[in-house]
Amino acid sequence: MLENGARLALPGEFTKRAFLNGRIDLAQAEAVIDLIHSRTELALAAANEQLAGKLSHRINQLRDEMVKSLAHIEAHIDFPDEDIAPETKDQLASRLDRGVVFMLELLRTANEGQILRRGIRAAIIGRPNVGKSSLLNQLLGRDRAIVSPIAGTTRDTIEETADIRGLPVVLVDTAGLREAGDDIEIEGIRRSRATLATAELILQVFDATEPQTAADRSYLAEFAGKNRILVRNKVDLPGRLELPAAGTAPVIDVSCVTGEGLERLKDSIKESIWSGEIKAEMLEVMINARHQDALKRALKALQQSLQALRAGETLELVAMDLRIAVSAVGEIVGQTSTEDLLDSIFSQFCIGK
Ligand SMILES: Nc1nc2c(ncn2[C@@H]2O[C@H](COP(=O)(O)OP(=O)(O)OP(=O)(O)O)[C@@H](O)[C@H]2O)c(=O)[nH]1
Ligand SMILES: [Mg+2]
Repeated sequence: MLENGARLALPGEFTKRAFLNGRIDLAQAEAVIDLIHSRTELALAAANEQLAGKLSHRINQLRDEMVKSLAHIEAHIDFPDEDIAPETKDQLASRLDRGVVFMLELLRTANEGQILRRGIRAAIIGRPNVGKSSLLNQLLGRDRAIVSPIAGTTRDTIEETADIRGLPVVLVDTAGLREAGDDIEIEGIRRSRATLATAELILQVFDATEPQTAADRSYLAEFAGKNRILVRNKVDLPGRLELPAAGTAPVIDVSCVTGEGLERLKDSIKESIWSGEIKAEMLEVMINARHQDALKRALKALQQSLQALRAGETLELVAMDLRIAVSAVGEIVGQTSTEDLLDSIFSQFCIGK
């Protein structure tokens, strides 16, 4: 077929056409990307809400309110003889203020939105043979990594996404930390450390059957400042390793052989990423990084406009900042967009779609 002049669809072409035809707006088009990439049911539910237009609806309401205020102010600029009455000015100010409050509310969803879309990276670290790969397999629910009684089994980092209480958690199994035996292990340990630097959560695994070593103590101290959970593995065997109360880090006892303690560990992981309940209404609007950037600019401009209005500055000045705010909010749904912006969004698609 291709030889007859047909061609393959470009990435995002169908969705882009739907956007250009006005059938969906930009936030909805982005929801299609989120749908494709969503890795948990929860992430999928959030993407569906956005595709249904829940976010767009609120953004349009916000924008409409600001456009009304702008029209009002511009009318006064056009007829400078008519002074703006104090009560009208108060009304305008409180309308703009509602916009500020609303933007702040939306901005608070950015963090959760980021977690659901991108997931968080959790590094599994510890001395060789403590059961890091066993833990990865247990949390994934399948045998992904090789487990063996030989210390130094895992030599390269292994990344897999697990669905933990609805949250996508990118688990990274790492080579056991120790004085390396050979060049491959040196490189493996270097990668373990590089993983650690980018991880948002650390699962620091210990072997419950062995007394604490100097290495344990040094790793305990080394990662003290990180968001971490101390996992005491192999509690099916006798002998209990004493772990010092490590500040705020929870200590969870597990056995990767019997499965004991794993549900508690999952709760603890969820809790360390997302405190509190995951409520259905939270899924309705979860802004992404682009929305966050646009909203931050809009908020700043709106606050300046409000300040100018309250300080009795000229209405031209008030209108100027308000126009910036309207335009920035419009970027979210694609009311105001540039070709560069569209390219960067639609290039995130797979071919077609
Ligand atoms: N009894 C018992 N054995 C376990 C448990 N978890 C892991 N093991 C055993 O401990 C050994 C090491 O497990 P791995 O998961 O390969 O350990 P690792 O930390 O990934 O080791 P390296 O990759 O060498 O750093 C294997 O023989 C596992 O079967 C557990 O909870 N209980
Ligand atoms: Mg391993």
